Amino acid sequence: MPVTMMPDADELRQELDERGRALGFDLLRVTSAAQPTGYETLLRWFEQGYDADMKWMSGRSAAYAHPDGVLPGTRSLIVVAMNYHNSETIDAAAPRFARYAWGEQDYHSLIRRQLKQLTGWLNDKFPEHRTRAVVDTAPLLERDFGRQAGIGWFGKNTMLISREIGSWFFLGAILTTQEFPPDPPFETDHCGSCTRCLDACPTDAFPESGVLDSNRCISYLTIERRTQTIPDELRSLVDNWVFGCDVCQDVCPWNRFAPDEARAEFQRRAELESIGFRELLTMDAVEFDRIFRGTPLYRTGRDVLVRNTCLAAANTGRRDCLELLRQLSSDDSELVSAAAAWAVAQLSEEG
Ligand code: B12
Ligand code: SF4
Ligand code: SF4
Repeated sequence: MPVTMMPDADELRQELDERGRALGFDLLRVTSAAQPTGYETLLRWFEQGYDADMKWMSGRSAAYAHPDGVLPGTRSLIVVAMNYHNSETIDAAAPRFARYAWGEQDYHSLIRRQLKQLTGWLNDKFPEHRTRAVVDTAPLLERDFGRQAGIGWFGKNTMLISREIGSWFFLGAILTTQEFPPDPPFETDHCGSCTRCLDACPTDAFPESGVLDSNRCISYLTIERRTQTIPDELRSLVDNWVFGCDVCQDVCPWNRFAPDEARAEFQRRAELESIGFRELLTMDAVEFDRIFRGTPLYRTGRDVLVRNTCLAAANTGRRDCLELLRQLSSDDSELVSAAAAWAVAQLSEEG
């Protein structure tokens, strides 16, 4: 049997932290594999239908019970956070995109690439261990393990908030069969009596503090709801958001001093400045592909983005778009044609 020399735990941790920093992670913490504290909450959330039509989650509900559901034999999780905030000013009357989608690169591929570098280094140290790097898509409550690893607390807006960097960050994790000494969990709550996020949410998407009903969330409606129209009663509340929503983070006092030096890949693309209502409304699938392939916006496809833009144009009173909207009301996509017809009716009523 080959004898593997165990590196000194403190030295190993120091090297892990240094490598994490060099790869651009703002925070890196470690926790042990266990049932996530919010597992029962997650099951209730499914039962209440707050997952809307994102059934890819409840379809794997048993796997969420333990990180073993993602990597059998997991003993530790290395949880990382990467800031995406930068303080550029935007035209509030233009079609709005959530901050996380401003850059030219999809965060999934970027973070996964950086995590792979970290797992490569771990594999050299522990040739017999197994790892799995995850961002978003695995059946893992990332915020839960983030809190457990000491990154921050669950805000009333459900975001994981760090005292050091606020909440404008992505999470990712490496599951490993190697055991690492865990960091202490984050046990305190720093929301206090503040309710700004709950009060500011345009669609009233929080049935209670710390619980989000996706059916009403603009982020879900504009990005994840891709086979249906946006319900009638919510159409005007979506305002001018065409991809995601940042309201409950914009108002959070913990984001006032958030760092604003996100890496180059997350800086606002110049192209977004020149894309106004007219450019989006006249966009065909080829043009959509040319502009958004490889970016987070690619997720929705042309039809959903144009559907959202129809509503946003009506919500911002863009009567100069009426002719384009009339043409779109006979679009091949029913998502688009229904939204365009609604927008025409709204704008005509106003006139
Ligand atoms: C599905 C999903 C969504 C859904 C549902 C969001 C939600 N709040 O559940 C929709 C499409 C609406 C969405 C929107 C957004 N998302 Co999202 N989303 C996810 C995903 C894939 C799963 C989340 C999930 O499992 N939700 C189910 C609920 C029950 O779990 P949870 O909110 O994560 O965790 C809660 C429980 O553990 C609970 N809990 C635990 N114990 C207890 C005890 C009690 C008593 C209670 C009440 C609660 C409780 O509190 C936690 C926080 O609410 C994660 C990635 C991942 N795999 O985790 C990203 C993720 C949460 N999203 C992220 C982001 C960036 C966003 C948006 C900001 C994007 C945007 N700008 O449009 C918005 C924010 C909206 C919001 N306020 O949450 C980041 C969040 C980073 C952070 N700092 O928290 C994640 C982690 C993705 C990533 N890898 O970075 N998202
Ligand atoms: S992302 Fe927007 S719509 Fe969703 S909960 Fe936050 S403020 Fe409400
Ligand atoms: S806005 Fe206030 S209540 Fe909401 S998450 Fe931030 S601190 Fe907590």
